[in-house]
Amino acid sequence: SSDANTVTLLDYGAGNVRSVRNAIRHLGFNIRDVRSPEDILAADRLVFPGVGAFGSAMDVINSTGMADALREYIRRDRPFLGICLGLQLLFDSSEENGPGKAFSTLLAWEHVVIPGVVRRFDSSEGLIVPHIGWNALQITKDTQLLQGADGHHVYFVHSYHALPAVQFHPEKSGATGLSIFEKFLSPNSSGAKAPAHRKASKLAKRVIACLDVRSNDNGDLVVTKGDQYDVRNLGKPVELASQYYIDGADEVSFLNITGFRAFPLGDLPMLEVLRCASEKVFVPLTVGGGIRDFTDESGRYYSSLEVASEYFRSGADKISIGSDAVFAAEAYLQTGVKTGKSSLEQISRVYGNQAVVVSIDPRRVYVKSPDEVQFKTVKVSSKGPSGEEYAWYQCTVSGGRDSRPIGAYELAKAVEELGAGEILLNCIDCDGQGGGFDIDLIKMVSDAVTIPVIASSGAGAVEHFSEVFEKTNASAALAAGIFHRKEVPILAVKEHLVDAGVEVRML
Ligand code: 1PR
Repeated sequence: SSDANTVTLLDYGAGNVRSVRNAIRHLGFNIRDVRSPEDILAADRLVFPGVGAFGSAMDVINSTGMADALREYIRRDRPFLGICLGLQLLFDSSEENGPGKAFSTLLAWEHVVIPGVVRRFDSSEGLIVPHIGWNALQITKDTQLLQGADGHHVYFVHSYHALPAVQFHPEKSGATGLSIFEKFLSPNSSGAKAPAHRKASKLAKRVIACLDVRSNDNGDLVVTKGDQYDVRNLGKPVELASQYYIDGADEVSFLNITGFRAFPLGDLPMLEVLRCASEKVFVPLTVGGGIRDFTDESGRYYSSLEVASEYFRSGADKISIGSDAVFAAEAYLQTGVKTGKSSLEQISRVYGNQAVVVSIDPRRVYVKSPDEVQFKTVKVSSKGPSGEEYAWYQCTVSGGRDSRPIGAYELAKAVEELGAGEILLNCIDCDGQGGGFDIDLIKMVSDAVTIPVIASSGAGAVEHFSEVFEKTNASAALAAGIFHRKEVPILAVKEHLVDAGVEVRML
């Protein structure tokens, strides 16, 4: 069975394992999938990718007998790469899914491989949780695996942490991550090249390229770009996405902007776009549009969880929910009850909240005084058309078509409680205008939640990126038009941010 070019993969069927597969294949190796516990023991090299939530992953590996085989394999000191959750599962217990769950996993996992507990990051210490994004590696102990990677930024996404761990995702960490992976797969390969700069690292601010896609009359998906959500065509999604990866985008988002009309599982082109993009893009991919429960013409019911699962299987690392999250938040605020049934709650329970983004599409509504509305207002930096000094930000659904009785602030707080791991904060007034981000809105929301906020809508120059990071708590800035129209390259944005003293990942 020993074939130097084959690596065994333990895919327990949750989350996006396609990225790991793509990374392995990209490096020229073959994959043997674990189908039975014996396959684990027969492996020469075993990769255990970590995506999903602790509880559901644990249930699967226990019920299939994989847990015992895995423990035996590691006891034999065989080459093993546990990525993120794939490493956390080797510990005694985790705080994820509540203490009850942790206790039952503790009993099930009798002889733990690594003693210790996987703890949740404490957001009361001022941390933004989940920890999503790029940090530089600081290697304190010489390991062959991480040789040459000191000082390189790699991609982390987690709310729970165990030490020591390959807690980051090499399959999503660009060229640095691929070279770390390669060192595991063929131990004699050379390490990562020296980084451009090496200094103490905080979490790097992310620059995200967004592709709004829709079907054209031939049924092909095309990238479109709106002007206050009014759209026109721009190019092919997979080609653009891979170009943005090469250019240094820290993440790529696809928004299927007509997803609210049609059923996404009927939208095979979108799944195909994800499959193809994930073969070339080794940074996180997010997909949104049309994630909700659905009954098709024949009366067959699909849960939003099935829709999301299909997206993850096709190569998405995160899914993004727009309209359906607004309805869930409205219901939650009205009743005060978490039903657990909304798509947001279901998907984050199964895949972990770090995999669920909520996209907010608000429109600015000026008011003379905060007392005029029941929603949170801000004092605006520039006055409204009738001299108004305040505004609230009204949420919309269906691509801005329908306005809802809930503000962006209220929505953000509610979806955080319901299990969102990140907020993509658009602003219809600024979309495609190139006049800069809506700093008032982004500051209000990013100060109100402890999950990461992605600033979106309005980028038109490099200065807009430094402005949003200097004036707000945004963790990432997303832009579409400025990159599609090739006005400003991603590299120029990053160089400007470095000059402005903002940490970013450089290639
Ligand atoms: O409601 O769950 O089906 O999700 C629909 C998703 O599609 C939502 O995330 C919503 O934001 C998005 N969407 C719907 N209609 C449009 C449209 O443009 N007509 N696009 C649309 C949203 C906004 C940003 C855009 C930034 C940056 N696009 O993603 O990329 O504003 O643009 P800029 O840098 O050029 O200013 P559901």
